[in-house]
Amino acid sequence: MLPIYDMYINGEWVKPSSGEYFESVYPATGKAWCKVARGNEEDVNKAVEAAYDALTNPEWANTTFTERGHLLRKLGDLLAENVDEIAELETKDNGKLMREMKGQISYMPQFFYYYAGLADKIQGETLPIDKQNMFVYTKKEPIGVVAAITPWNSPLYLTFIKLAPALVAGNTIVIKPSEYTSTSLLQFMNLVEEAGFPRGVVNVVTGYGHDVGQALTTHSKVRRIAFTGGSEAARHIIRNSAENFSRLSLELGGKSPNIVFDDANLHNALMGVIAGIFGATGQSCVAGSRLFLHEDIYDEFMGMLIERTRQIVVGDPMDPKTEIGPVATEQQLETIEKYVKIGLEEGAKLVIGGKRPEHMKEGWYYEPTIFEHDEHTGCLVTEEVFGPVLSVMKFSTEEEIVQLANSTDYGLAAGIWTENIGRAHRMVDQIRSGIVWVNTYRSISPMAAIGGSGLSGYGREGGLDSIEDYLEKKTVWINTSDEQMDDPFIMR
Ligand code: TXE
Repeated sequence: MLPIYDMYINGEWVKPSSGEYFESVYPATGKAWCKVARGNEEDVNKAVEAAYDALTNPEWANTTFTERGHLLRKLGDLLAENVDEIAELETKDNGKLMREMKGQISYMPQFFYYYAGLADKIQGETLPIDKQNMFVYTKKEPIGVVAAITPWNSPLYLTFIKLAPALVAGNTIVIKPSEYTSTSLLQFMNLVEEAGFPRGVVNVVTGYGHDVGQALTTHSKVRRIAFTGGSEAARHIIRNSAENFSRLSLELGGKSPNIVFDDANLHNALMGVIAGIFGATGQSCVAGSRLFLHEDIYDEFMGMLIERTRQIVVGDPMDPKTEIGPVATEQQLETIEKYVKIGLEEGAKLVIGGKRPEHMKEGWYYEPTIFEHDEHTGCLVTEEVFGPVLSVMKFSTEEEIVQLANSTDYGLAAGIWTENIGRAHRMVDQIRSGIVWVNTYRSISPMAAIGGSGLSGYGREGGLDSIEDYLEKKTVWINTSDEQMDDPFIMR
């Protein structure tokens, strides 16, 4: 019998209205390891109603910002005590390396601590108004029910970056995790309960995008949708938000450039390039999937890159020596294979990889793969593959690289490798992307926002400003005069 995971609605573990469960499969073996409740519209309605009621429940509505900060801090502490168990569930669900997930989850309490620290710094303002006898000020209030829709690549990180600011602002939330990766969040709900959040404040409905996601994002009582995922689902969600006029943030994919100049520290650049495309088996929104090498170091760097890629250990994600684990879903593996096939037909030159590894018979593995391209064209260069597939191109001048780097409909992240500080700043100014890393790659912090433009979506998550996206500003006018009011037909 496989373990069964139910949903968490209104402070209780509930069975799905449909009575149905779907299997979650361990990508390293391709075999089901647990069953997860298949929610539907009825469950979404229950969860949103619970979240809506919780907004006015005095147990939550009357908490001060400071008290909410304490709750978040406690949640962070509890998470820190439960890292191993939660990291293992993430690995079972999406096949990412156990040591990577442990590292990531160990860092996650910082997100709760950061927003807890902001709790009592959320303030309105007094306005210098151009009218006599009027005192005007603003105050910040919760928006209402937040719907969070999350993907499978970093399930909890991409949940917490929404959950922490949403809660500290006083909202309530309904989370729909990816159908591939529900269990770590469900396990985490025990910690939410233990921390003392009142019932209905945090709810989880598991299931598929086209029913649970659809019902949640069109629900009339949802006021804010925070989405991380692919551009296709985002298009549905943008349309859905026309139903309820929800505020939206969309953190989507990318086709990020990693640019190595001839004056770069090549060893460090190599580490950044490998981290950018082979870390997390390339399944990262910020993957540095387009590598641009200056012509003067092209051959030398390619030699280093191929040698290190050849040494990469592909294998069991639970083994601490493994460097690349499986791809998270069978569908994603097929997508990668489709891209590689089309790339070859389009004339891209395969340097290494390009197939499933022979030594891993079970599971959804793919070899780290590198292509060279003469031109900045073709599907491998322009579309997000979301796997361990790197496209390499040559450039000669700053002018040329800016033009090439910006030749994409995405705009999420970029990496620049140079020892020339002036050049670094010139690149930062000219490259169109939400994040630019100079001499580093894939660095994250609760203090620094992520997000992009174009096909990478809009809105930012993390950092100081993102809390504003979970708050509504109220403007208050107080007439301080005792005078009698006369003409009601003029504006005051
Ligand atoms: O993601 P989906 P998929 C990119 C990556 C990948 C592609 C497709 O290129 O190959 O997207 O991946 C929910 N209404 N990224 O199909 O479908 C879904 O259930 C409401 C980039 O797995 O976008 C899940 O919870 N919700 C990325 C979430 O959306 C819907 C991470 C994400 O799934 C929905 C993942 C709908 N109509 C994929 N349809 C990143 N930014 O890191 C789906 N969902």
